[in-house]
Amino acid sequence: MGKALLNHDENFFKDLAARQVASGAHYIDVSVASGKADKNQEIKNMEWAVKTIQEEVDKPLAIDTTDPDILKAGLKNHKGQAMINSISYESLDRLTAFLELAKEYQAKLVALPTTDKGIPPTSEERVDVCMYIIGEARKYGIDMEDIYFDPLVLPISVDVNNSVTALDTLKKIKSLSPRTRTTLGLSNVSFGMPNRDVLNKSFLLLALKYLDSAILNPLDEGMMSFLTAGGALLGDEKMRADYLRAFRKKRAAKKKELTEKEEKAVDEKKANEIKTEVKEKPEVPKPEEDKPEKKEKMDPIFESLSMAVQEGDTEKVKELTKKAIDDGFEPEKILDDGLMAGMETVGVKFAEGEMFIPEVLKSGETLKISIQSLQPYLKEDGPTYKGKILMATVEGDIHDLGKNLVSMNLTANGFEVIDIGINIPASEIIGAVKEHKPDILGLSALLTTTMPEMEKVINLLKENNMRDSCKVILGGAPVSEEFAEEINADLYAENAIEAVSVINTALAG
Ligand code: B12
Repeated sequence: MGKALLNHDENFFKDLAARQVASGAHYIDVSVASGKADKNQEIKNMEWAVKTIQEEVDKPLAIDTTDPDILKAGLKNHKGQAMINSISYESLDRLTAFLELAKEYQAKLVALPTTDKGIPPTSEERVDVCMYIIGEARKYGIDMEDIYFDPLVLPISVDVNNSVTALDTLKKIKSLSPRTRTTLGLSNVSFGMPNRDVLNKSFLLLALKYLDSAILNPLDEGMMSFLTAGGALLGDEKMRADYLRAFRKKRAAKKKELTEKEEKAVDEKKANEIKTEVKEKPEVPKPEEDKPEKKEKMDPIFESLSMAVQEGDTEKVKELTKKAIDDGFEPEKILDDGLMAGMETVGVKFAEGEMFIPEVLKSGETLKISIQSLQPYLKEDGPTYKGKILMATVEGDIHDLGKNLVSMNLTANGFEVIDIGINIPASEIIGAVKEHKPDILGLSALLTTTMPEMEKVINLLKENNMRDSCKVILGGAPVSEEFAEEINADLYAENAIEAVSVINTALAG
């Protein structure tokens, strides 16, 4: 690194920065300390390093120095809000100079509880120093959320209580000044101990509850997965998403490696076999409609809508839906080729282990909200009352997106819909039929294991002499027309659009 800095090796610095960002770093620490007394050279190096790294990555930098002039060189050349690493109370002059620069360049600060006597041994004393620094920072009008306190940890090899002191300091700072942020350099805790990795990760987990950030090597995959796992367990949604993303990334890399190494040979062999086979078969001309160029080209907005549903990005879906409407696309087409297509892909990815329950739920929620935003357009024709439909998802089944869609589409087409929800026992459904006297009862099931509940409802209707009072329509991905016939339901529809026409016909006849 020293040599690369001396030679201003642009490629080396840019590559290192890019790799750190790719691994999830939020800040890149920049230190130009050479151990030599050439301050002017260090100032030049800092200017060069900040400019060079920011040409490559768009993450902010942490200017790591104890010298105000080198700090200024870094801050002056930094685009956006930099981080100062670090301030302390070793010298009042330096503290003041750093705070002035922080104010001038609106930088964030890492603050350390050190004094001219070193690191205070107890958590109480460290907190006192922190509170003093906070007081000084307030004089400069620095926002508490821009200060990151690092309680400093000494190795447990020297004193077994060292990690506890750091943890207590963090906890006290958070309770005394909740808006102040915290951070922690982890690795010192394990110095002089074997198996340092285990200690560092365990320490991170113990501290995580009081931490807003941590200083760690983002290229250390194991540590990053502990960070995201711990964050997810502490209720941080972004960490949970990062945990899943990291898992997928790792699996994709493994798959790619496998494909490259082992499957290449197999593919080549197969390709040769296919070539031979094709040669032996007589050429059959393709029918006209099979030719790919005949296929209707889909507007890219549908792919964007589908992607936004997959990403669970509600705002983007709403925005795109509005744009599609403004561009004159039919609401039904937006629903089918955009929103539903996205959810279908979510289903495939879920089944293949590519997506996981939190993401499926987020996509589901997005679908729900976006369908609601489409509803006014579906209603545009001003439907007249056509009949009463009672909708329920059967007992043991909590899937409701499809049922909701059917309900909405029916409402939009002039039916009165009473939706009694998900996981509804047969007896409760019968009770609701008695109470509301619908023309049609709609039952939804998405699990093969809950389909028998549908038959239970129909039998119970019969037992209560209510079978003739309302027709029963079934739906849900695993349900088929044959199944509906088999259990003596009256109607079946494959989707929300078909549901409307099937019900229209049934009530007209
Ligand atoms: C979203 C989802 C979830 C969400 C549900 C969120 C919610 N609020 O609904 C969550 C994450 C909670 C979930 C949980 C589970 N799920 Co799930 N889930 C799905 C997923 C990905 C999408 C379903 C969906 O909403 N599709 C979009 C909607 C709009 O389509 P739809 O429901 O088919 O509805 C349309 C039609 O079927 C029809 N329709 C639906 N109902 C009705 C009713 C009537 C009257 C009519 C006429 C028409 C009709 O019209 C709708 C619109 O066109 C599917 C996979 C898939 N591709 O289907 C798996 C899937 C249904 N789930 C599955 C499983 C196994 C589970 C879990 C057991 C997972 C687990 N291991 O814990 C649990 C079960 C929980 C429970 N007790 O119900 C399996 C079911 C396998 C099977 N056939 O039995 C599937 C197929 C995934 C898979 N391949 O493994 N799931």
